[in-house]
Amino acid sequence: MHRTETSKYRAELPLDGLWSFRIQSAEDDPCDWSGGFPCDRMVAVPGAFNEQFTDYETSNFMGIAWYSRQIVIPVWDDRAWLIHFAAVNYSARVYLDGRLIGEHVTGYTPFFCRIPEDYCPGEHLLVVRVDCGLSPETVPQGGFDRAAIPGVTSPFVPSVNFDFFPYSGILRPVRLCSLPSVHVEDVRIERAEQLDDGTAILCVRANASLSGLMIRYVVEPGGESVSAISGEPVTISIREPKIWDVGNPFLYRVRAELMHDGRTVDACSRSFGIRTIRVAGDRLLLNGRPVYLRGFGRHEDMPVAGRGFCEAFHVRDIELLKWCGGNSFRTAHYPHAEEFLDLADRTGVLVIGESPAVSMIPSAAGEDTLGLHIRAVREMIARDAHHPSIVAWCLANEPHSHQPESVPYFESVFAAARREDPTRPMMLVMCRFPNEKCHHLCDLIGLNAYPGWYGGGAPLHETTAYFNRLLDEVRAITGKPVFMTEFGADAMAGLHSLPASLWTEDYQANLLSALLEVLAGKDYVVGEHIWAFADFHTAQNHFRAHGNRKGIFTRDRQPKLAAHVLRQRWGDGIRKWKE
Ligand code: ADA
Repeated sequence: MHRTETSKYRAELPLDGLWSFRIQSAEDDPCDWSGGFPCDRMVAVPGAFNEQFTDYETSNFMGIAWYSRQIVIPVWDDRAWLIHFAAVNYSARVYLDGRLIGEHVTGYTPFFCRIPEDYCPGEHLLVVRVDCGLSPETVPQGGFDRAAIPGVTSPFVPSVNFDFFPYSGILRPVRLCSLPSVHVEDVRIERAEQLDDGTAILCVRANASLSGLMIRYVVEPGGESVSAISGEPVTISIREPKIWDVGNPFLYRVRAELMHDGRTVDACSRSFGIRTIRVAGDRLLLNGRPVYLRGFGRHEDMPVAGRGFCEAFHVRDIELLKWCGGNSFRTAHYPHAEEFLDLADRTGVLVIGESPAVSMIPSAAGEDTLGLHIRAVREMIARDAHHPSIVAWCLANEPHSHQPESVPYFESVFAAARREDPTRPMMLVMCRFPNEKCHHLCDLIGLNAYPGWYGGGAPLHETTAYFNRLLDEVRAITGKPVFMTEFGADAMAGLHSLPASLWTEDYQANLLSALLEVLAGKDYVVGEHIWAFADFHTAQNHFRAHGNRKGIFTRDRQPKLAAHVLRQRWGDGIRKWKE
């Protein structure tokens, strides 16, 4: 089941607002609060719970948290009722009046819980048990015995194996959805591309809750239509198509109308764009022309709401990207909200969609880890494949892909991802060259490196010489186009020095200018994403100054000096290639 655009047949009631909340402490253990619990405080949904309160325990909590609220199912016959959770981090069990109605594992993809038909209209108690704990088994992993695993050394509090705060809870909206009892379950855009003869094809497939029914697909604008049995793929040709492109996005919609007993019983739409994306030689080709990725790795991160959903940040972030002449984001380090991708579609911004598999250690994986990783990738692709803004999938960020165990592990992840989406380039973001073992699986080489920052402060010409060598080495090893996915330096907003030194805005701006100059000279480099778009919160650690300060913008989205440098350098985000 996927969320599709609403229609006159469907309704959604928001369940956001204040929910009862309680974290399960050691004294409560073991407990079953699925039928309700003694509530001691209220929490805002959507939003991470961590910063809504002032106590240390809740702020750093990675155990089991309980949420509840009353819901009202209206009198409305012949309907199916579902509860849509856009993201609950990390895993959720959902109970209605004490009965389990759904579960989900991994924190950034949606799930639906169907309300069983024997529930009467009226008030019911909805309880969500959220397990925020990470382990070697989970995706991402966590909870390692640090002494036992080589390479896992940083003493983060709370204990995580990655560099962003493990914000937890009900992060994105919750909705009560009403559908006709016989309904369309999802509308999957499998391909929407222009052909050599100038026409375009749309390959689409919708499933229905009852098999064997006819679905009529109608494309708008244009009105082309085709009918087929639900679940069967259809191809619709579109004459004189309008193309979706950077800075010039054109969106179509396809409406799937479900026919039953000679009448339409449900209809829902998906928007899509017609565009091609592929890697050819040393170029990433968008609609057949080379595109150079200028932009950032972006976190969903803000004060108080943490990783909570906030559309104002989506608008501001895309505005700022365009202000400094960028054309793209990577959704580091997990799938971002669907609404953010909708906005990218509508504003002509390119996106690299990243799975939640950050810093994975295959040698330490549990029995279920690979399966969970594959499931998270498939759920991400199923949710997002219709977005023309998504031009590549990143299947993991900085995995321990130098380990022999990583090869069979990532072969399985890539095979599953390519089955799910044969149309887009696939990549890993890597940082362990020359020892990387999985680059043969990638169409593009995502490279993270911090010359001039970690161990930095040396004269810039030494840093650029090293960067030059590193890039050429990675290219020589892989023979593939390189996408510089992370580079940068921490800068405390307002801190300046002459000569420039570490932690100042001046150093960050100078370093980035110098590194961008090196990248400009490399013909095999297809993109430059600076780390990071904005400052973001991390778990506590002596090498983080109350969070990661590599943002070009502050956490409240104001420019540092480097943002002005980029604005001059990048100029106009619509330019396609480097020159
Ligand atoms: C890694 C990681 C990022 C980031 C960066 C840093 O490369 O991918 O999450 O935080 O380190 O700032 O050190």
